[in-house]
Amino acid sequence: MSLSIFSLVTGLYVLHFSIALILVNKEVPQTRGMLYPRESETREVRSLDGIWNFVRSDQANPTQGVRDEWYAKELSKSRPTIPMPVPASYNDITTDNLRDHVGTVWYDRKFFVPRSWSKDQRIWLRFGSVHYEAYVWINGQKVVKHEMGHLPFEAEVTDLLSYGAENRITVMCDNALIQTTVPQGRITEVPNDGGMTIVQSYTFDFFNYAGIHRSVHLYTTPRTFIEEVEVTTNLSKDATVGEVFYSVSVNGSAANEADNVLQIQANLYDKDGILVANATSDQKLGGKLQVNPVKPWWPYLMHSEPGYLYQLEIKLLATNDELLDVYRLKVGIRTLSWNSQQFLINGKPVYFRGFGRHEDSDIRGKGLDNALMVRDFNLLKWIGANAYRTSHYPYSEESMQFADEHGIMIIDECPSVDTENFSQELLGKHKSSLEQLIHRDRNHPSVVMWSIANEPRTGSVSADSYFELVANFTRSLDKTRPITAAIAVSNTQDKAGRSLDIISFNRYNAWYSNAGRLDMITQNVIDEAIAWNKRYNKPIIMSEYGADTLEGLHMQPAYVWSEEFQTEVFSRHFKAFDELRKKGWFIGEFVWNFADFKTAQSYTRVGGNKKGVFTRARQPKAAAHLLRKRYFALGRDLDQCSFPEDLFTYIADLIS
Ligand code: GCB
Repeated sequence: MSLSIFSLVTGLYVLHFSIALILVNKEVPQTRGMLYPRESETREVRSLDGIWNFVRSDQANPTQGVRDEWYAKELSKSRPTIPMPVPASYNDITTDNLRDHVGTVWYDRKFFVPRSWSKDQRIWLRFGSVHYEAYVWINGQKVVKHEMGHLPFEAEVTDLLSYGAENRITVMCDNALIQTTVPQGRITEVPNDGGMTIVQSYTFDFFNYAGIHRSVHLYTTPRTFIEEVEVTTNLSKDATVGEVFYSVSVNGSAANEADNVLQIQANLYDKDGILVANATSDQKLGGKLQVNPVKPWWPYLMHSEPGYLYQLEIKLLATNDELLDVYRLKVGIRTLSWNSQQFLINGKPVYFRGFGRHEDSDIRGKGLDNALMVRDFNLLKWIGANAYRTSHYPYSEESMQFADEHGIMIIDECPSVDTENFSQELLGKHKSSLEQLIHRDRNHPSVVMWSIANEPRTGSVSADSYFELVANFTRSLDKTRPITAAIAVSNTQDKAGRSLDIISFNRYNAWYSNAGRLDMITQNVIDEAIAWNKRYNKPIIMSEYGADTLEGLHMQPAYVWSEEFQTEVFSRHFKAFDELRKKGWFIGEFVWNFADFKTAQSYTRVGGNKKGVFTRARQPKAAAHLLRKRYFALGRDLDQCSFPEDLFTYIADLIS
């Protein structure tokens, strides 16, 4: 582990002004390992979640803790600590203004490592995500630095731990966003009543929650272990035979011994635990499994058994058949294809009916919360959605697994939002965010598309080559999924669409333009979608539309912010979508947003962004009932699903 990484902490946040328009396609670091921590007969997993100790640095002195080596002993020896839950955003936990803290904060906790772990094993420390930048020490020794929220990172800690004894982990987290972070922000120093203060600003509207957002795990592997598994799948034309291609990489000394021929034994089990295919491969550490007959992975409401998953068991064997390591993962067998008109799954055209979302909730902020996740999936299924976009950053690995299980299609978005001031450094980070995302999510059948940005300033000259490089890089990592970006500039100005496979556009008719004018929605949406299709000859998605709606505010005739208005806005869009669907190339509608969410303070937001179909407490607004009828009607029309019994409320004998 390089120790110099820690010298990168500087006392100042440097404002970056981009003038570089000539962009070079440089290599980005390659992620290794990072398999989701799972127990098996060769692996143990231990959670470090719980209540940690927490200290906020002085805003004017963000690097003091590094200089004074707060990590060398318990944090409480340097500063008074407060309790802080992990995982959670730290912002909304206290009653003071920790919410708006800019810069570094510190966490630590103690934990035991059992004596038994000292024997012939390797120990790894893995974070599901820390936003935005993390520096980690174990027992005062530097372990790892990671930049980029919402993505996992890990490091080996075998030689840093005390076995059969107590250990200490210390994390410094920095939430500062500048012009070369993904996403971008600005740090400025401005006068306040007490002198000068540091202010963080950003152009996107969701609140910049920070902290240890997802679980922290310690896990063991054997000395020589399965480091990576990559899976792709295929189906025969008639969808009766499935193929699973797997490729494995191994880490450890046994992999390097010339006389030791490692083998992979791959077993595929169906949902009932019955072995349906197996293979043993050597040398290449990869191969193919054939499943006949196969149950393909289908999206929710597109099939009577959606989200069908097999279990792939990967066994690493030494020459003498000694079992070195076992790792299991779920696999969905499906194909994706696309052309200038359609997007198909298992050969069948898909019409997306979904949402833009946020990982956001009261108190927890962006912290992983299983109760919230399960509630959200129940609501998605209740409303008949078959997809969502992980706007505007990668969501938890647990939610990706859940989407696989429930057949919810994911447009998987990297953390690039409102990108402007394109620069060489930003390009490197942007590509790295996609590399990390694809590495993490490539095996999920639910991931059907990569979104390389939300509302970048694609009208600018440098956006042209910038997005060409980002899109080509993404394609070089995964050719099996199409690439999109949610674009907000007008189709005449846009310079990114030519590099995409599918065009997504965000537009707020009757809200940000022509506020209140319900009569100025339908034709505008139709005209704009046609214009995008004419310009690029690619499938088109409306990736955002909606209206802020205060739950309980009723006004007839409809008036902005009322429940009636949101319902009418949706209905006028539905009309446009149905016209567009007839054209063949319009492939999806995504409401903004699934639920109300917290934003930075501004006079355009009353307690946050209220464009949710559900409140922040996950209860339906009036428009949810309308949307539910539409999504199920589309499901019945396009995919022959049946209606839930309570979809229509009984009114009279003649009307149903
Ligand atoms: C957008 C952004 C989204 C915002 C939304 C709004 O275009 O993509 O992040 O939350 O508008 O409500 O302003």
